[in-house]
Amino acid sequence: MKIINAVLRQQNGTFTLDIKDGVIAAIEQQSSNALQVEDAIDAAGQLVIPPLVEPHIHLDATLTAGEPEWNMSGTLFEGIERWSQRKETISHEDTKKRAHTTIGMLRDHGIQHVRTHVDVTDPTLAALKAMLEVKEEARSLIDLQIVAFPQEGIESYPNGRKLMEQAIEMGADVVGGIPHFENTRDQGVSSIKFLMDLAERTGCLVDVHCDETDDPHSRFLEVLAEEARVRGMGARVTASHTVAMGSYDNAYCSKLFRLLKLSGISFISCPTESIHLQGRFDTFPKRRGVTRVAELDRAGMNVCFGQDSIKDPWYPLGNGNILRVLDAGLHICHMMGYQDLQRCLDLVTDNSAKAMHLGERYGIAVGRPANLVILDAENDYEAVRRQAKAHLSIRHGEVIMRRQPERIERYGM
Ligand code: 17E
Ligand code: FE2
Repeated sequence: MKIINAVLRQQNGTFTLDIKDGVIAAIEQQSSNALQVEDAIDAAGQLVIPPLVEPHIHLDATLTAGEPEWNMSGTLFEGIERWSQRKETISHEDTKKRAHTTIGMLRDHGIQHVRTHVDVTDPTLAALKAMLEVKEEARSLIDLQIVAFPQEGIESYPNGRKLMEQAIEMGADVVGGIPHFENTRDQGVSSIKFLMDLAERTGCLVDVHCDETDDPHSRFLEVLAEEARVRGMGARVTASHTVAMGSYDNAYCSKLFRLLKLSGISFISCPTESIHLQGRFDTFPKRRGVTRVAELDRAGMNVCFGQDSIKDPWYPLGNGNILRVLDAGLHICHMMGYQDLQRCLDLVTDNSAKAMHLGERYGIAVGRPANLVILDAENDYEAVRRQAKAHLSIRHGEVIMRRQPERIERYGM
């Protein structure tokens, strides 16, 4: 298979990509901008990028909003309560069906790498068992990383530690946590030590829901970063949300940033989710409740965006389109300067792949898997301005999604 007239991010000219046996076999600069080759896929001067990435979603909870009740306060805590009610009725088939439907939505938006948190605070681990099957069944569409996520706490939930260990034994790829939800600060700290021990022992990655609260005293990020630094595990550790950082004062943050940088950990922000769930205990002025995305980025740290939810107890909207989250995130995080717009796709591609530790399994380069997406735009800036969509998605050299261009009929002048 050949892809002709491709534009690559941050590179001049147009390119031809040769795909053989599911791998990118060659990338060559074209002498002409408008090549015609029989049987080739014509990118027509649009961007060819590695697949979009969804680094933070809860596939076990998607498509359950309102079942049995809606989250009326819009807070994280009511979301957890509503989910706890729905959790009583989940079944193997129900979980699998909703996960596959959601994966279909992600596919439609050019996403091929997904990290899902799966609630393991359930003595039967029903959702995890279902998701391990989904991971295999969906291989032709996505690579799935499964996080053992203790939604109701590790220390505060009966047998929480045991359930985490069991989940990793059963095949979860990533160790999760929720220190800000544990009953006490001490339990928050001990939960992080426990989960870092578990990850170190098993060689798993780490992704902690960390300080997902406007409480400026929620300071578990420093504990996670220090544990990562001391153990030399930074490249394998991610802090999700960290929205309390939006409420920390600058004096503390200035000290914290030094440690974060030393630790080498990654950050995931879910800006649409956080703008909805946070700020709920404020009147006016009202906090944005989002972590310091631009500041982390400018300090040279790795930060990316995730969707978190699609129609679940925490967030009623969402449709699988990570570029919608990028659009909103750039607004919410004050990242619409020219430089930011020029490279904004980093936040939903390369940075997310780095957080997920994908290494050489990801990227447009000779010898890597032929997983790529043609976007309906010629550069990052235009992609976000025009709300472009993934036009074609290729996985291991096979087309897995083709979107027909929107057709507008115009009348009058
Ligand atoms: N669970 C949680 O603790 N936080 C979230 N944002 C979601 C689930 C979606
Ligand atoms: Fe989450």
